[in-house]
Amino acid sequence: MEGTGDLLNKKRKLENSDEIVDKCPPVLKNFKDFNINKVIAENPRCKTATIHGQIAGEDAVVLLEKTAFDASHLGNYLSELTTLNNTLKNDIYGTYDAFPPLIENAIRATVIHPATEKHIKKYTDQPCYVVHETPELYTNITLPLIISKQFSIQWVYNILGKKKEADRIVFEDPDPEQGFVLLPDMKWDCKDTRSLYLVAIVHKHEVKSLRDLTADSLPLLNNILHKGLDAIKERFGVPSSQVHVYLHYQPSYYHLHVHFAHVQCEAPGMGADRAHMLIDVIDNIQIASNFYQRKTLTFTVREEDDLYKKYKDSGYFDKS
Ligand code: G7M
Repeated sequence: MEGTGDLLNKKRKLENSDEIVDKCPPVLKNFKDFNINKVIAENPRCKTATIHGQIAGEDAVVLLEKTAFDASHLGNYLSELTTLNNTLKNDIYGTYDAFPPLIENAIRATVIHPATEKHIKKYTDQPCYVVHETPELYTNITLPLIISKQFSIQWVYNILGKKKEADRIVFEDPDPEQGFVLLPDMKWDCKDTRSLYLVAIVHKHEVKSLRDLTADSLPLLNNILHKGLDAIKERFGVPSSQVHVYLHYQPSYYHLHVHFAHVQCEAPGMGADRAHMLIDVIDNIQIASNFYQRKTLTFTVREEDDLYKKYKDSGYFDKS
């Protein structure tokens, strides 16, 4: 059986491998070759729909999202370029279906192709369950799963190795111990700073999540907090008082990363069952170096998550 060291060596080799990057499918020009299989998630409030289908016989997941209004373009909407179909008129009140010019009508599409079974599950709406993870449960259930997990984080290595998204990097500290790369999260279209959402990915490989952080991590965490906020202020003009800086537990990828989101942005995973403010994390570790090795951490799992299945098989949910 492979140990953690072997797995890390394998990951390092992947980071330096051009072969895998070149296997990326080509950029799409349209959805002509996308065959719809099923709508796997819908959120009317966020105005998103997620569709599972196939492209060239391979599974694909497409996330469609209506984009926010760009205030500087409102003149284009409110002009003769927008066709109006009246749907209601009562005294001074009127409603219309409005068809603005094509250029203002773009929706954002995120395409994952080829998508694995795990991607399809991850993006599918499903029931959720709460886990209170004690240190013992972490050691006996969560950690073995993380170590055996084959979920590819090639995209992380592509970013750290400057093979992908290099032109999007907002800031980098190249130090192998305390350094990180800060860049816009895939979910942010970089148009409106009120929905600012960036991610800092650490250069160091060994830190999987919040659970691994100790007093030794403080220089790294302080570095990310201060240099990340400075870079955001300089590039986007958003002061640190308007940025939430936090880690997810559980994260979706076990290579330490920190989220930076505008306070007005309803970023996913901001709930008390997932977001841990970096400033609080630093403070907790300063109080006790082994705080995150001792703490019971609460999170939500979804029915199709491997973690849910592991906890279910252990009988954890039988008690609730
Ligand atoms: O903490 P958690 O593991 O949930 O966050 C991972 C974050 O990485 C999410 O907010 C994703 O949107 C973001 N992300 C995922 N991928 C695959 C990419 C990517 O390829 N590029 C960028 N810039 N962000 C990504």
